[in-house]
Amino acid sequence: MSSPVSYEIVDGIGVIKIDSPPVNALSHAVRQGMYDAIRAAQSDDSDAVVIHCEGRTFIAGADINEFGQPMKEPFLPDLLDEIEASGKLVVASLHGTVLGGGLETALACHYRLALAGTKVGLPEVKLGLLPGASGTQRTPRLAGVTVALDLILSGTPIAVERAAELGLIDEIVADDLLGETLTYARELLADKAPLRRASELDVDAVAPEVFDEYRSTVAKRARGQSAPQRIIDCLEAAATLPYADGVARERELFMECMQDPQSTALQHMFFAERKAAKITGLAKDTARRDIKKVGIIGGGTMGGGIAMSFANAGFSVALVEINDEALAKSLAIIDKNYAGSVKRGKLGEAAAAQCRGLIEGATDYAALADADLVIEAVFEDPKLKKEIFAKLDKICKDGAILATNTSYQDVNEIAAATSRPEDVIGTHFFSPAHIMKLLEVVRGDKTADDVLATCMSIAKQIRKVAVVSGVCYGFIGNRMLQGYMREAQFCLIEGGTPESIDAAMYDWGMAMGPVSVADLAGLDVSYKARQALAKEEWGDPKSYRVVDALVEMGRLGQKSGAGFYNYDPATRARSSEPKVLEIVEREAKELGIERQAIAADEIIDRHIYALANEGLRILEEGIAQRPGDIDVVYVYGYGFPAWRGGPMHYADAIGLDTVLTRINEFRERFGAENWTPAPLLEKLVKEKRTIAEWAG
Ligand code: T1G
Ligand code: NAD
Repeated sequence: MSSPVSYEIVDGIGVIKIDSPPVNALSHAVRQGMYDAIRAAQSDDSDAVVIHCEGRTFIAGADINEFGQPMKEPFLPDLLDEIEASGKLVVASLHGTVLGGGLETALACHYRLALAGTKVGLPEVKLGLLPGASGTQRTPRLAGVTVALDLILSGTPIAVERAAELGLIDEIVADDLLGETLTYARELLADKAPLRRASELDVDAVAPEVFDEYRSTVAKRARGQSAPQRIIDCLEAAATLPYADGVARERELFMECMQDPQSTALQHMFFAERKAAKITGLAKDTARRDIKKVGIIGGGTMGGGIAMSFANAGFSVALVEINDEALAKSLAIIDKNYAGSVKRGKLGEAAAAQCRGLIEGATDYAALADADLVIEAVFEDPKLKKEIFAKLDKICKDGAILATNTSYQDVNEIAAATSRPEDVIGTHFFSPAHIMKLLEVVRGDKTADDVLATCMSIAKQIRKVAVVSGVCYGFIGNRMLQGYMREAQFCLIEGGTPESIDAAMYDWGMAMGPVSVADLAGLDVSYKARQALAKEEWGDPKSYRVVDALVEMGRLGQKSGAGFYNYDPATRARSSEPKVLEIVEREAKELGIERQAIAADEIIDRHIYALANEGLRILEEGIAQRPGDIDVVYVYGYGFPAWRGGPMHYADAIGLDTVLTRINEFRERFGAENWTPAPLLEKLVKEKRTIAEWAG
């Protein structure tokens, strides 16, 4: 097997070339090849050395696939020390996304030249790690402690133009990267430029309290996460210890991260997100339909955000509302959202105007006749949706994709309202649609492969993370949410309070507690959905009596300024409402329930195991392609902490036998209608296998 690293001397310059697709990750073979080359360069005729990568990017980091396996020599820190210690100038030749170990490699070189448009960053924190090859020690020596803290704690890549201002990049060129790097190396030689070793530079002085300030800020921003705190420890070491001692401290803390289940969970999420884009059984080269113009029907809470998502990605959008008044209201909300993005510096004035300019309002469906993709987002009324699809069937051109944003309805039945069910699909966005990254792509029984493949590609273009779901009530996310929300209401009526239940789940890591989520989504949404069902399908009264009482009092949640909590009309700040607890106690009494305090652990287990158990049913039924897809749905759509890896990964981490034992206990206490273990759970426990092993 040939090495992914080649070395040759070009006009007196030793060129180390790495060619290891897809992203030149620092696999063992790449490290070995670089090590041999830099050693060879020390004793050959070369005057200087250039490190350059083929393909779409310079090294994008350590090879994440190798994590969790015993690391093989040469270890990355040793390789980088070898590069920095080189007796000959070493110049890094950068392009693409220079990330993690890739940037650490560049910082070990004596000089760095980059192609314009390149991005550099240290995203290890997103994997529950920290830059473990002296990134926390070299970066502050080149760019200062606070710059290093911000760069490493955010994990967000920056443009090389900014990096140059910060002292991390020396030269930027427009094109001919390798040619320009060779010229630059010769100029440095001609100027007798010194072997500038970052490890030998001093760290700028910072006040000791700076680190504690970062610790408290990060404790709020990255609640529950351990890697960010360790990163601050590393930078404190850089500011207070000699380089070698700082590196030793970094190594210790890096190993702590590597052994931390949070990092295992975040690495799982890294690959799960990329795998979710792949559709089992669909060829990679499945045709895509050409999408230029998008039509949206219904410009309410969802339609407006969906229109912005497409306009922000450069698509022309026709937004159709029922009448002029509704249209004006919808466009006004869109204008307000763009103004807000400009005010928060998320979007430039010109860019906002350009995106807004791509959205055209209409009340006549004729505006959809030439659309390539139409997304329906009207009221959640199955009858109305079928009428609209029958209408679209007559108006839309051949080959147009007809999509519905329904949260629960049967996509097959909606498709059957047309003569072209193969062109019908579900595209379930999440609120607010121009912000939330998740998109459930619902594949109907007759949905054509190219329709599905097209929607998955479009999702990437509008910067969404797409997950394929089969057809069932509520698809993946909302179906699992029913058990989760049931338990929230059960815990409430049995003895909890909105505050205690929300606190338990929030402290555990959820972005928001379930009771607050109910207020955000609108208590009337589930109330109306229930009204559309037959009474015998309503489920246990404990799960809806309090909600119904609040809705009938006009307390619909945030949208009406009051629900389980009160909301300040200006700031939307949440406050408790004692009347709500009176209602809870009244309903409990009427249902003959003696209320008792519930421990946070139990609240957590009941919510999370309800998710995992329903997730296992969804996997058994093939509604979700793989467990990782379910984890992606919950992390990107429902505020599940990524550092816990999603409900399926979490169940495996806890141990399925523990989950089963607890569920059986809940069945005893709360009845089989609410708690029956998924057959797959019992099977895997019996076979002593994990969900991940089952999925293969
Ligand atoms: N290791 C292994 N595989 C990787 C990889 C990596 N670092 N980065 C990407 N891939 C694979 C990915 O799984 C996918 O494979 C393909 O490349 C394309 O990726 C010591 C310890 C580089 C910005 O965190 O952010 O260095 O699905 O679909 O949207 O301090 O990938 O095709 O089979 O994402 O164009 C730090 C992670 C590692 C960067 C490209 N580095 N990667 O995005 O394509 S930790 C990172 C990314 C570290 C040191 C520490 C992105 C990208 P497949 P893609 P993309
Ligand atoms: P909404 O009530 O805010 O908006 C619906 C809009 O549709 C209204 O503006 C209405 O004027 C318009 N409309 C109704 N009939 C129409 C017609 N015949 N032609 C054109 N426009 C018409 O509702 P929403 O919350 O935006 O929900 C829309 C859909 O998206 C529903 O199916 C819902 O289940 C789904 N959904 C909602 C959310 C959410 O959090 N609100 C999340 C995901 C999906």
